[in-house]
Amino acid sequence: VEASVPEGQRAAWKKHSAREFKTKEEFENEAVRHIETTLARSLFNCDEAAAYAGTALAFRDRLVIEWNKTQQRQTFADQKRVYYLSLEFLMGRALDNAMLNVGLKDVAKEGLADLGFRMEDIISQERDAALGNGGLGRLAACFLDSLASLNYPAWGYALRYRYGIFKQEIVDGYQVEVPDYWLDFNPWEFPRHDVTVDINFYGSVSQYVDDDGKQRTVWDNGEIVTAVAYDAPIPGYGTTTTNNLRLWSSKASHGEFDFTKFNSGEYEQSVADQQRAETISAVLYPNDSLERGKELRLKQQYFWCAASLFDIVRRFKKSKKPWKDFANQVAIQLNDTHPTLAIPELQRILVDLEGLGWDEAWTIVQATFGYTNHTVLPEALEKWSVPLIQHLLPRHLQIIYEINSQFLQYVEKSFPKEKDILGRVSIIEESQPKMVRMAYLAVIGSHKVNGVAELHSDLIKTTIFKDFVKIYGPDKFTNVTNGITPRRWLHQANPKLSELIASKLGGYEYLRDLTLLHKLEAFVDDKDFRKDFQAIKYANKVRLAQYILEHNGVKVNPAALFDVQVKRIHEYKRQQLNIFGVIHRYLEIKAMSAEQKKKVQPRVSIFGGKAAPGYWMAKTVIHLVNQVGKVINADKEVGDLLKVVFLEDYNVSKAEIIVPGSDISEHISTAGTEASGTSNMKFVLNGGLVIGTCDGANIEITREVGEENIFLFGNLAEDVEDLREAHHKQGFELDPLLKRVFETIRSGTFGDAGQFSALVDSIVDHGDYYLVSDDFKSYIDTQNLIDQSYAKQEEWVTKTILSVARMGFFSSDRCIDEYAEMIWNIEPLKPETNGA
Ligand code: 475
Repeated sequence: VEASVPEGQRAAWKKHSAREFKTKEEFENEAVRHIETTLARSLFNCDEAAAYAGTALAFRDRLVIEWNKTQQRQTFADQKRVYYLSLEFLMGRALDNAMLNVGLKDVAKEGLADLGFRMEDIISQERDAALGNGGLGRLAACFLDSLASLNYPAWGYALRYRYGIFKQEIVDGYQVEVPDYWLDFNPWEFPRHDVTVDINFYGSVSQYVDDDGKQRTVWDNGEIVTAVAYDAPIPGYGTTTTNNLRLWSSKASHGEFDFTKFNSGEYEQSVADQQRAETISAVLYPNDSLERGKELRLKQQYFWCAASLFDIVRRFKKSKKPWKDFANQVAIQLNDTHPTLAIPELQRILVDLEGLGWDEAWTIVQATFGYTNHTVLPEALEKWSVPLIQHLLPRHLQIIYEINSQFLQYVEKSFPKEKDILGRVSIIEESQPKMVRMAYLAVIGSHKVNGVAELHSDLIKTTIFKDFVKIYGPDKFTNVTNGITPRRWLHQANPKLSELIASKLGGYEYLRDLTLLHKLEAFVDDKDFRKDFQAIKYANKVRLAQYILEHNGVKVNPAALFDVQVKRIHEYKRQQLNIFGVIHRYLEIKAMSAEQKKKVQPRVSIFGGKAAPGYWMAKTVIHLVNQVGKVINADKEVGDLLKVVFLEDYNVSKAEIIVPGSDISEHISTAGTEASGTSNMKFVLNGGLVIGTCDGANIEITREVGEENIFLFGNLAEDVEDLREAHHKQGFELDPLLKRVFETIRSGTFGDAGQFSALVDSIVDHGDYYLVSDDFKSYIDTQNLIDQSYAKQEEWVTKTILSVARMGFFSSDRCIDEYAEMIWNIEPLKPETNGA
């Protein structure tokens, strides 16, 4: 359908085209207009929520204007686009980010003051968009910011969950999950009721011969659910490029089927069908690094992949280019294996619907996809049962079997003497029931596979994908070390530090090229700079202390050393090591004389993070932290020397307060288990130091900042397997200090010991899989070293300044340029060119 306005009418159109506000006056005008008309409020009933809404709508208008232009420009330029398929985008709040990225936060701040509001209060009205679990989802959000900031033509695709990750409440020390209904006011999304895709499930497969005498396959007669697009603008920093994040929402299709039901009086059934359809995009699965094999999860994955691919193919077909150009126009990145069904789906579209030959189609598929792996934990690797896929997606199962058969033939030819290899690399695991190994399908269907930090990328080549390196050669496997956006994680979260850096570097250009931070090293001995730097850290700690007082009712001393561990609660991340260390510290203090106590470095141990609702061990850790905090915080003999708090409902907006307020943060996974970690980067960038194991990106952070500026401890990844084996064969001697900690827990110091027995037993009786005991001594020694180091404040400040100066490598802009060059082969499209 031709929808554009005829030439003759375009002048009138352009005269009235929407304009962007620039000044404080214009901002106030827009905000008040929205409050009075869009929201139907007045100056007599404008609360902070309404002021937020008015401000957000004013900025939304601005974003939309550039968004439209960007989309027109990208369509016109018709160059290669990248599509980032991620089941999770942990976006957090949008207003502050929008104001900073378009460079009008100060204007809005003054405008809001004129209207009677404080900027901080308005910003905090917004609910987080929490469509993710943890690192993987937040990485996707940082990547969107970098893609737009670097002017790459890029779209994100995900699901529009009605409920994001649950809200965590702590009740009597236990985690309670509360639903996160976040959509009652979301000014950032645009429903596109005209952009829909009908998605088929179940049904049957049949063959026929087409007019050209070709054998064709059709899949139909199943249940149809409609995908409706909801779009959100993603503004770049310091550029007008505004990309699109498209979220699919499910609803019942209104085909003939429904009407038959209505007409035959099956009203109830028809409404039930509708609810069943809407269930698909209802809720984000709250498991981080664990796959549970639920049918609804598989339905979500297919629904999202099929809608996104239909959309991508529809856009490609508009260009009227031949199919052989597809992979020159389209790059699709798979964020973990969750979107792996996109591989057989594209093959199905090309072969069944578009009539391409199998091999021709498969070449296109492989050239289109790239796959990012985020974990080597066996329990996180996705497998779906063959009977389930057979039932839900019968045609896709056929295609997966065909892909597998051709792949295995190739392997057999290449390695005729190796009998076992076929069973090892087959996409189908010969178990009962048979399972489809999604990671293998993702490797086979992509032209590049990457890990997310150097150690991790090496590990996948020697463990889970070892055989595939042999089959395809090492070049198919690569590394892109993770990064973070300095816009949100420095400029937005820590405006004072950002301003101080800008004052030394001659402006904010470093936010677009983070390697410029290295120039800060020249100021490391500058007295005024050091004083300012230290004062900013202190102010951020005061802000965090206020937050703790407000939310936990615990008064902490901002001059104490703030020790933070915030991330998903998981045994491999070893929050248990941290809390056992805290108990050890408590016992040490209790045994001290008044004289000895004077020499103790006061500390605040801060924990935060969600446990998956069914993960009992993780929930036990939360309970223990809270019980320990209750006892220690009330102990008069300890006072300010040690405080322990668990911050409820850790999320992106809370991280923006917590991260700048830390002196030391803990990244203490069993070596070889944490693929990268990204909060480690956030803390160091904000002038905090790290205590960590030689794992994930900690290793590269050490390389960049220097080993004198990080506190590493513990066993190395290469020794973990041997230690585990030794535990099983010979048993092991519990570390004596840890033994004393366990005795204290068993004695009931922190409440009924039975509640914590699973945690203690997993170490004492069940082989200590995560090597808590093996690393305990080294952990305690390193914590003591940190106390001594912190006491020498001048040295400490030097370490933190040098570290900040050396963090340039960890910008997600660097990641995106690496992906663009090595994997996607795409170029930026600058707004100046093509002036649309
Ligand atoms: C790694 N989430 C971090 C980060 O690369 C790494 C898994 C299954 C279902 C839902 N969510 C998940 C993850 O696996 C995840 O967040 N992985 C993390 O990805 C970004 O920095 O080390 O654990």
